[in-house]
Amino acid sequence: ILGLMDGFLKNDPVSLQKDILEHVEYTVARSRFSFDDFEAYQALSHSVRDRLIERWHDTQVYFKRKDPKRLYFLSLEFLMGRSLSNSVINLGIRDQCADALSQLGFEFEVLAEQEGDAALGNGGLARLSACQMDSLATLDYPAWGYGLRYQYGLFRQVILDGFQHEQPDYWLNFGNPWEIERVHVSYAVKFYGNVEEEILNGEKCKVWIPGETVEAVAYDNPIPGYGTRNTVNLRLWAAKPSGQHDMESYNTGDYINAVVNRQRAETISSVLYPDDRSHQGKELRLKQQYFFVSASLQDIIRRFKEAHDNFDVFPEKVALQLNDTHPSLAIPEVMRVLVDEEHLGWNRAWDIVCKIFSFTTHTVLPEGLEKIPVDLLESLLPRHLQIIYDINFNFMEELKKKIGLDYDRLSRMSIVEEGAVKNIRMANLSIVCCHTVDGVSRVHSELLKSRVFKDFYELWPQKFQYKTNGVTQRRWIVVSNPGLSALISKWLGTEAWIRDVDLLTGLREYAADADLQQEWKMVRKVNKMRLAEYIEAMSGVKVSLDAMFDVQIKRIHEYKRQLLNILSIIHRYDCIKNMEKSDRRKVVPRVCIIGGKAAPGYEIAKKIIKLCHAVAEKINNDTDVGDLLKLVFIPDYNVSVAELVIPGADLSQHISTAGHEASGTGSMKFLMNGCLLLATADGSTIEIIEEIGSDNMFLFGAKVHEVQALREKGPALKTPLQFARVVKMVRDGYFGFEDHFKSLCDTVEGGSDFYLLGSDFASYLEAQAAADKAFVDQEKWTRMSILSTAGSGRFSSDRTMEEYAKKTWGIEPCKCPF
Ligand code: 26Y
Repeated sequence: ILGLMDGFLKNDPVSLQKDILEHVEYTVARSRFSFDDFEAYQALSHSVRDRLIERWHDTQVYFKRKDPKRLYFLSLEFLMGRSLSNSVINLGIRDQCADALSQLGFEFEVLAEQEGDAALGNGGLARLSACQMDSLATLDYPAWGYGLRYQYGLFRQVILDGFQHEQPDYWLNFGNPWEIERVHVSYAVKFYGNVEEEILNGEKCKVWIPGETVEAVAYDNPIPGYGTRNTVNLRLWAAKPSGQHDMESYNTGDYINAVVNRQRAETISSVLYPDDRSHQGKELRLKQQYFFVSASLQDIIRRFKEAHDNFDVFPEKVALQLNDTHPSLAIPEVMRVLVDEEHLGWNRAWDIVCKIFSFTTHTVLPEGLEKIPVDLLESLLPRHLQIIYDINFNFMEELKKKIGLDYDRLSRMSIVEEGAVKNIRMANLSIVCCHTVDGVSRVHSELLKSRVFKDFYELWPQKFQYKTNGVTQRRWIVVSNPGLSALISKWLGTEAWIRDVDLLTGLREYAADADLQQEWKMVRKVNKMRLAEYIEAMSGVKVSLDAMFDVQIKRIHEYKRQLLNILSIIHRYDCIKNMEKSDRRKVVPRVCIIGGKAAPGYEIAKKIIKLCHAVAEKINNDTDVGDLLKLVFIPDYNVSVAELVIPGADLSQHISTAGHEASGTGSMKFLMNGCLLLATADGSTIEIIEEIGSDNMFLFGAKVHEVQALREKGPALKTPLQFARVVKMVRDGYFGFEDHFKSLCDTVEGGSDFYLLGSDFASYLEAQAAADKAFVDQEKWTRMSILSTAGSGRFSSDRTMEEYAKKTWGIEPCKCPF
């Protein structure tokens, strides 16, 4: 046993250096006397990986011994970004690694830049999952994440002539040191076929005779906690051809075709669907969902059965969290396993199902809710369809007893949507079967209760809760903004805020301190310099560090209103052009930065990107304007670009039409980094206002409860003259491409303007003017900036995870001893 303890890898620079050199030689297979930055990155990563594996092992062994109730977090998307910096910081070996490398002639930051992003997700929901995994590990919760190991992550955005083009993201090209392939952890996942009835022990039971089998192979991704040995597992499944696949063709002698067909099995985990509602109802997407759900549940049930032989204790040991409805086939799958395979009987199985599942929804709009065509489900998963019908039948019977024969309400609440195409409503299925339905901010939850899920709320008010989203300060301050991180620790006299982020409020008392202000400004300036260099490298535009860096980075969507931002930039440009030269001195210089991907099939979003480029082209080349205004589009926005941009932003925009952003998490990252917010009172911003006060940010626009009435007014709404003027400039071809932009202009004019750009325009300009005014007073601005960071503690995913653990999952920390 003593020998075992001795076996642990040491973390001093000399030991690290030795390990790095061994990996250069034996893993990367290069000479230890000559290797480049990428090879050094590989060797370093493998050295870090070894240390992760040790902790990961200890944690799993400890969990197994203690057998606590575990959380299984099921999500089809995880947006992890890079792992190296995050890992060394959480392991507490950042400086030792840097030392070890510098003696070898390498710089840690340079090597960290060699890593590509793991972009196995689209946007908010997916990055949230990643932040939550970091918090679960840090808080010692016995948690597992499950997902899909897509071979192609979210598409790469390439801009050609101002237009977005999508390119495949084959992220595994250069190997992935952060995963451990488990060739022996694999499960058969079945599809198609039909259902037959059998008599077993004198009782009728259903048997699914599947038509196709695909193998799911586990890839484990260790997620280290900060300041703890705990390292939890994110298990991602890859599809491989099964041994049982298509034996028929082999027997008929068509060997080549049989091999080619086997290969086809791998397509299930080949590509992430870009968030584009038009993909709903596609067979491959449904296959992905079931593939991941079935493999995860087989794994979870196997683990449970290793320690227990009675399913009645299942709910005491297992909590299953559904990240949106994407994994909700887990519900009929658990029923199928318990009823058809474990022969528990329907009622006993149902009782268990009702205790284990919880569900969080991330959308506001009823159109955003997932539906699966019955025909599709019937062919792919015939037994699951039967089970869903049975669940619905029981639910409808019970509902009739409670509300009588109110057919409208019954049909609204039914899991099955009747109509030309019959659909399964995945949200209804989830609400019926989950013990808790969570929203992602307070206002989101109110909207769910009063609109989207009103009928269900009236039936089961106790099911509806919310946990306001949060982000991890480890990645979003410590990793991405080391300068600010060190400054915070210096002034608070402790690094404890990295685990206990509420301590940031301690900065409030120094917000007006001249020394802190000075140091704060210095750190921010260095970050702006780094961002300015990046902008120049990406777009060739030189920007002034004295200008206000005004940033809007997020997926491009009409409701997020990047168009509102661009129109106000046109307005600013127009004002500068029409000013007396002598008045231009009064203009507060701005660098407007926009970044984000548009779903490949979302035409209007793509036109917004093109418009941004067309406007930028005009403004940036206008010598009348010079440094007073610049507009840059940052291509291929992803997690690591965010890590660079956010710390360098002065102002960030979160300007969705009120009632449309379920939460928003980008704002929280900016807030933590001392960036001021220009925002509408939507999603989590409403709660941010409560923490930092409305006088520390720039708010504008219609409120959630006003939006409906404004829309009903429609064409009668007065939009300001300036608005009509800037839209006309676009229409008339001032920026070229008038034919192309016509349909874009039509979305905000002629009575449509669904997202209320026109009616919010005047107050938006006022908020912009207030931001300009505040920026001139750098002392005031810096105070507001410090107060933003100081008030950001509530928006840590540590707090969110603690709330879930206590109120929804019923799990407790299980800390692996050193
Ligand atoms: C059905 C399928 C096409 C689909 C795919 C992805 C549906 C929805 C999504 C993604 C939704 C999403 O990312 N929602 C965002 O979740 C964030 C985390 O809770 C919120 O902060 C953000 O407001 C919300 O838009």
